[in-house]
Amino acid sequence: MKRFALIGAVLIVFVLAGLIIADSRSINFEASQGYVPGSINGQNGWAGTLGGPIFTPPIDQEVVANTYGYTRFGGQSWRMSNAYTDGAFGDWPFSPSLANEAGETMAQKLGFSGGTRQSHFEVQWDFASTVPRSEQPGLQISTSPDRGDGARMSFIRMKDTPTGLSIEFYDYQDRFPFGSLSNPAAGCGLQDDFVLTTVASGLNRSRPHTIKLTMDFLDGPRNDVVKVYVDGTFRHAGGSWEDYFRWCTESGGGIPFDASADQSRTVDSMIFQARTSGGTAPGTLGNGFLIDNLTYFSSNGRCRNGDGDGDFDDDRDGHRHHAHFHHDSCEDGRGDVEDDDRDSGRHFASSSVNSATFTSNANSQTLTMIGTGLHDGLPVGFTMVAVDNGLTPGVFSLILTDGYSTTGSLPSGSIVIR
Ligand SMILES: [Ca+2]
Ligand SMILES: [Ca+2]
Ligand SMILES: [Ca+2]
Repeated sequence: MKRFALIGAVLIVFVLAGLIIADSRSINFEASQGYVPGSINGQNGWAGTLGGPIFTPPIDQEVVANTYGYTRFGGQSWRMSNAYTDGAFGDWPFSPSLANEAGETMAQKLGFSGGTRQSHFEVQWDFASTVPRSEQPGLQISTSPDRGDGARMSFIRMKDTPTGLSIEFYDYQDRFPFGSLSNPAAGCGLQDDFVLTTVASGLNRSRPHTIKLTMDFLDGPRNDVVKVYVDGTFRHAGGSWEDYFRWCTESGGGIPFDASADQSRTVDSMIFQARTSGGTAPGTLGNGFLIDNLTYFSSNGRCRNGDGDGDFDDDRDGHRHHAHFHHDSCEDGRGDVEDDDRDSGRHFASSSVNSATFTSNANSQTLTMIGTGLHDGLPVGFTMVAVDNGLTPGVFSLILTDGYSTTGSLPSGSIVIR
């Protein structure tokens, strides 16, 4: 056991060193961070476009004392409603900028962001109703990763509905025919549009909920990966708004298409809005949503995940097994590992995963997971190694500290490591 613990510790250090966070912000709106009740304009770097003022009032937002009973919100939160809405960008509150922006290599920053460009942006926040016991009809607040001028690269909308709180996501989808340098208009045609996905609904109105958004910027069109998590659970994967900026010339260099200006955009902060297009609810004045525990960072690490499921034959004992594993580096849970020996009836299931390490070769991807679990009900340590060989079958191997081991390839199942 001791030897296993040591290997685990070494690997954990290796994993953390592999995902170097360029820089991060963690905002809890507390007095200890210097926040005072009232408009957030000018507090700790919150501002409108280019440091200009937030349009306040009439935008109904303020840092407030936590009189709402949400214990994890501490002494103060930030409140915002859609009693006032408009269609502008510069008016709305932008959170403080990261030192290092995130985006594609060619993404346009136009002086709104800077630092060393990163490929990954991640943001998480809590939100809760200021009126937990009843619906606030028409309440909606949206927020987007942004470089600081309203060139939003993704979109989340928080809403109150008769059946509880809901969360919506928009991405921009260029459908076939696809935009290209020789035919940019095909990326902004009648078949292409912003697409709404409801990622969660019916959420309990009387408690806070956590939203996490991860963005991986990959060079080239139609390949950015945006994932949405609600209360620690993965809900949806979609694209960014890259191809809106790339192909819809209204957004960039103007007409005609200009390949240097018509590019994706960088992000370094969050914009919070009550847009008229989402609906105005005058009755929410002085109420609305609370936002708290807002954290975001840019990095060059990206979300990695591995999934395997299927039957295999262990050639050493001739037994048929069923293997299963799951890990996603951007999920709060660390995943799980299972092995069923169908011939002997022995069963292993992980109870906790201590580390997960990805390694790459030219033709394969390997995921190593280390942790503890139960083998026929008795506690053991485990090491699982799964190899994704692309077009040829993947290989699953499991070693337990009680001396049990099994390995085999999965011709009928699948091992996908990305
Ligand atoms: Ca707080
Ligand atoms: Ca198209
Ligand atoms: Ca891209």
